[in-house]
Parts: sequence; C-alpha cells; structure tokens
Amino acid sequence: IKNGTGHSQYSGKVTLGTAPSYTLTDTGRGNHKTYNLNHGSSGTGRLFSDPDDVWGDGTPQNVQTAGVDAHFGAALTWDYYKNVHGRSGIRGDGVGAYSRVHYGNNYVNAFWSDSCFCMTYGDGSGNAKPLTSIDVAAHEMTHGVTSATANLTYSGESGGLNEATSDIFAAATEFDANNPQDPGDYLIGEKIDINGNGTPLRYMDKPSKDGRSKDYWYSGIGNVDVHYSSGVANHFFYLLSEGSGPKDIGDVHYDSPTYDNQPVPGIGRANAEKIWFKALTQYMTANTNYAAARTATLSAAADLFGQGSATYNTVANTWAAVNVGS
Ligand code: ASN
Ligand code: ZN
Ligand code: CA
Repeated sequence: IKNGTGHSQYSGKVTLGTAPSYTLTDTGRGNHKTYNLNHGSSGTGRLFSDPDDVWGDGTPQNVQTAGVDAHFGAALTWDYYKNVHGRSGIRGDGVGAYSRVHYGNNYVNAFWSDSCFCMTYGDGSGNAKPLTSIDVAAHEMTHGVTSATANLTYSGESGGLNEATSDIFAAATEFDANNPQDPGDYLIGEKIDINGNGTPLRYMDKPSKDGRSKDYWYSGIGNVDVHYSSGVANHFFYLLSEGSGPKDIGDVHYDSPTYDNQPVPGIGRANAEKIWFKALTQYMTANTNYAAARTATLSAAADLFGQGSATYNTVANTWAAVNVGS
C-alpha cells in the first residue's frame, strides 16, 4: 500500500492512499479514487495525478487541495465504518466509490449520487469555502450507506431520517478521526462557513438554532424540507449520546432542551452510534417514519443491551424528549 502526503485545507498535513506514479487511488480502501472535474459538471474529468506524491498546499488556489480533503474525508469515513461497525465500504462489499471535486462554478453544495456511486463537491462562492470538510464528506458518503441499507425514501419523515442519518455519522466520523485541526463536534459544516458569519449549517444539540430545523416531532413535520425535519432525529441522537442540559465538549458549548423539560441522561456516543447503525441496517426500511424509527432503535437496543435494560429505557425516554411516542 502506497501512502502519499497531502497538505489539506481543513485537516493539516495528512496521509493519503495513492497508487504508483502517482494517482489518488486508495488501494487500501477498495480503490476509492478522486477526480478533478475542473469546473465541468458531468463525467469524471481527470483522475488526480502527481509526479512526487506530495499533494496540495493547504490553500484552495492550488487545484490539488480540494482533492486532498475529499480523498482524506472518504478515507476517514471508510475507516469509521470499517473500524467501528465492521462494514467494509458503502455496500459492505469492500468496493470503493469515487469523489469528484471542482464541480461547476461557484457551486455551494456537495452531493451523493446512487447512479454514479460517487460524491461530488463544489468550490463554494464568496464566503463559502470548498465543501470538502470531514463532516460534509462523511455526510455525503453516508447517503450511499443509507441507499445500500434501509434505503429511506428522500421525502416526508423518512427523508428527514435519511438526512439525520448522514448528519449522525458525519459527527461520528469527525469524532473518530480525532484530527486536531478539525476536532469532533455535534455541528455540521462548521468549517465551510456557508453562512458567511462563522456559524455551522446545522446544530444537533438544538437544531432550531439554525432558524429552520425542528427540535421536536409534530404531525405535519413530513411536509418540511428533509434538511430541517432531520432536526428531530439529530436532536434525539445528541440527547441519547450526551444527555440534556448544558455541556462543554472541546471548545464547543451545547445546551440541549427536552420537549417535556424532563432531563435525559445520555448513554455515550459509542453506544448511541451502535444503536443507530443497527437500527439503520437491520430494522429501518424505505418508508420508516419517526414512530417506526423509535421502534427500530428500541429493537436495536434490545439486541445490544437487553429489553428493559437501563439503556433500552433511556432510548424510549429520549424519543419522548423529542415528542416521538409509542
Ligand atoms: N448536500 C445536500 C445533501 O446531502 C445535497 C442535497 O440536498 N441533495 O443533502
Ligand atoms: Zn444530505
Ligand atoms: Ca462538524
């Protein structure tokens, strides 16, 4: 296995999986490749190549830098699923996907596509930086995992659960990566400054802090854009991991409320990740709504910790804390 050196925009100096003489081809991770679209919007453009296996310079002016961050983010996400959940690749078959960077002009988004089995990143525009942070990469790659498993329909409540699953494993991957330049948090997109004022795209402790996301379930939430109805499940995951009330983790202050003002304790992020992953891959289906997600996570918690265990009961109480009942 060949390892190059990358100078990333968001994660400092990093090790990259490369193939001889040299391309961004991660032979240790299913041959995941990273391509330069060079402002095109279709096809693959060109596979990144470099004569000395030293890539990027940490600035967005260098064309390789976005490739470094995207390639690194995909590797971290691969490693998270492999090391934490024993899943090898998006489909669990050991086969890598690919990434495309420099999509279009001033494009302020990133996306997963099932049809190419690939993810794509824009360069951003104005204040918004390239969309190649660790959490954005893990969010997009997780859309591939969701497609390959529960296949949650991307509209209505199942769409909110699909989006939340991407945010949940984005945060989990960022924590797991433990990169000092981009430490783990329960914020999504804090590095890319999409709002131009330093605020993140989404907050998991209290999703409504973004002005649009929902903290609690209500009938009719299925009519809300999936990036905002996701708030209920993001809030559930934060509460289940960390518990309610004020808390500092790293440099970030959180303060997570509950629907009924009753406190919930938290079971630790590692346990919450195991429950969500098992629920996603074994119990959720295309039309799972919030009530069914509650049941799916309780089934997963029963498998992992025992029906009626303290952990199982905390899962039930945490759904109540976001107004999802039986
Ligand atoms: N970045 C967005 C997402 O992953 C793109 C979209 O809205 N499809 O959800
Ligand atoms: Zn998404
Ligand atoms: Ca983050």
